[in-house]
Amino acid sequence: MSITEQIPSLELLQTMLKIREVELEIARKYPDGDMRCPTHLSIGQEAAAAGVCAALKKDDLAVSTHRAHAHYLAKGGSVRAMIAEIYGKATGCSRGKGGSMHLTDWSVGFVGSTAIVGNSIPVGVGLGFSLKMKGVENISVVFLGDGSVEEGVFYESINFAVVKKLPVLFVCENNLYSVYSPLSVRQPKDRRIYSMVEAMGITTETVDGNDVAQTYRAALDSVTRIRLDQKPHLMELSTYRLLEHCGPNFDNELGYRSKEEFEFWKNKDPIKNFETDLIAKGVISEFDLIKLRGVIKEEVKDAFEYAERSPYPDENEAFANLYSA
Ligand SMILES: Cc1ncc(C[n+]2csc(CCOP(=O)(O)OP(=O)(O)O)c2C)c(N)n1
Ligand SMILES: [Mg+2]
Repeated sequence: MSITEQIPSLELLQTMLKIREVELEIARKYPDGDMRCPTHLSIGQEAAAAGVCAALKKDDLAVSTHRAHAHYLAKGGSVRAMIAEIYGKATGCSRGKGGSMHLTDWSVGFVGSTAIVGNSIPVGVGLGFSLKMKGVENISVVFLGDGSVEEGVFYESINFAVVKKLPVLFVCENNLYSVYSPLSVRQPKDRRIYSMVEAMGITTETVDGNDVAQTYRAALDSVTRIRLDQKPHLMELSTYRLLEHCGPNFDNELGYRSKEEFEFWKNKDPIKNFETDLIAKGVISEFDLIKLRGVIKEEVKDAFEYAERSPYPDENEAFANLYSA
């Protein structure tokens, strides 16, 4: 096996388990009413964040969307600071002013996430521009959803990145939906996002985004190529969210997606399948997996306790660090 075919299996598993446990705990505690911001959970989509971020360096930069928990955590963001942020506490990563959709941690290269669909795409491209101007070998990663491909700024940003040859990796997590609207009512029949975008002069690929090993390998290839060639690239990752668009519940009773479709994707659970694979290959034993889950549960429990006992921001802080144009 060549060195590039080896994957950091345990790191990938640990990252996905951590994201899943954090979000399950958010879902469990959300009804208490202490998290007062909307939360968009990525349960079912963990492999995309884990696979891509494992291919990055700590000082590579990333931006994300309203569904940002997984990206923030996979990039190395602190669990304590994220949970405190969701609780609106002064110890949160945005000092309690941002909530779930506005996460940031420059110390791990996670520059930020925003609630406006498509809004962070040009920011990520601008970051790529700044990295290029500085002459460093870092790259900028833009996590986006299939819905943001319907925003004009997506095309402007891709065009600018192509023309200026920017070191930007666009990662489109295609989970088939924008809220309750499937792709079939939003984009022409048979359009494949990656092939449409390729026509703009950027290399693209499509990857099974629920297969963390495949996602990691593809991301490592893409990231290495971007560093070397100083050109942007787009990965379209097919995936599926298992909970409602926004909030802690299932919403299958609304009828916007079929039971068959849901079951198909539930069987493609990125964590369960990877665990089964790693146990079969002897990479981890069932015993060690249980221990690993236990350690992660403790870290998550600690983060919630930290958030709950942290103070709210001082009211004198209300207008600090706020900007408007
Ligand atoms: C400009 C804008 N239009 C509409 C919305 C409302 N909105 C919030 S999330 C969302 C869905 C976006 O879908 P997608 O980009 O595929 O991300 P997903 O929720 O599937 O992760 C929409 C339409 C918004 N926040 N911003
Ligand atoms: Mg979507």
